[in-house]
Amino acid sequence: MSTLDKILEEINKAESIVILTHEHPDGDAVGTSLALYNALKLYGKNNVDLIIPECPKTFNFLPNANEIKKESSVENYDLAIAIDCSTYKMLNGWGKYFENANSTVVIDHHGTNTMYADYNFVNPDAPACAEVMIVALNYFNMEINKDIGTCLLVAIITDTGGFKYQGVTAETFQFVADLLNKGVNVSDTYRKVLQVKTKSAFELSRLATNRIEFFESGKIAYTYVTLEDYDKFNAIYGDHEGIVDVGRDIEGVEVSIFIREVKGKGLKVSLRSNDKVNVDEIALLFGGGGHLKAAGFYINGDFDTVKEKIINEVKRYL
Ligand SMILES: [Mn+2]
Repeated sequence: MSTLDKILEEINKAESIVILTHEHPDGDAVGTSLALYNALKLYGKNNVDLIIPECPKTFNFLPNANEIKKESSVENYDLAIAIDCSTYKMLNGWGKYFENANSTVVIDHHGTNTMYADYNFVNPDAPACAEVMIVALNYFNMEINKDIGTCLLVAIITDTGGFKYQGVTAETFQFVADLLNKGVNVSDTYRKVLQVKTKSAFELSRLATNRIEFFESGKIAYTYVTLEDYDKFNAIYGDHEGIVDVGRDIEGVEVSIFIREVKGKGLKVSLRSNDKVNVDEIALLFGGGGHLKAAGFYINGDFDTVKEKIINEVKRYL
């Protein structure tokens, strides 16, 4: 029996199912887990919860996003499914639902996945977890309708930067072609998740753009935002999206570093690279992870010390 056969058997057996994803969820995390949630309901599973404590408002338009829970009173689910989450630790405070479940499944696309579930379906070659999910749903013979397709498209669009990252394959376009045939509106979805910004996000980005500093003859770009900045513009979690890309997209920049303060968690460092540097390796040195060209980690300390530490490390990779 293949892993997917076993996962389907667990789904069929389960009276109650909880779907979880990583902390600070992005479009792939929300889109893929909501796609699974909707697919399981359509398949006839009535007792399914999707728990995402801090879901960015950008994704509120997705079908049944209003049913996403922040927490649950259920202690022991029959089955817990973690989506787009490479380590147990990244499930963060809601790992208890995973730990207490009778059976556990991971569906992911991170090469750094630690295979922490009973059944792990992981494909590091997929540029978005949504693509791994499409393979699974097709294998399960679960229907992908327009609503589910919209969730999956959001996931693919966000994790591929709008089809422009290197991980994009011919299969990505084949999957998206199938979604179009289901009636999914690509331009509308694209505009909603990648183009439209809140006023707060714009102000935060303008500030961070003004602060960009260059190091190593323009090969490193650095900027940051503080909690005070968030307060000043009434910005919320998610409003920083895209800031790290501003530095990366400047000619000559190899690595873009963006540091933001996260309430109660210290500093979150995001790294993006263009051609030469594998930022995943750098993030691993600090206990984080991600992908070759997009990675991150948390660190304690003040902005100046952390900035210097990271720039020194990035220099060694240039
Ligand atoms: Mn992902």
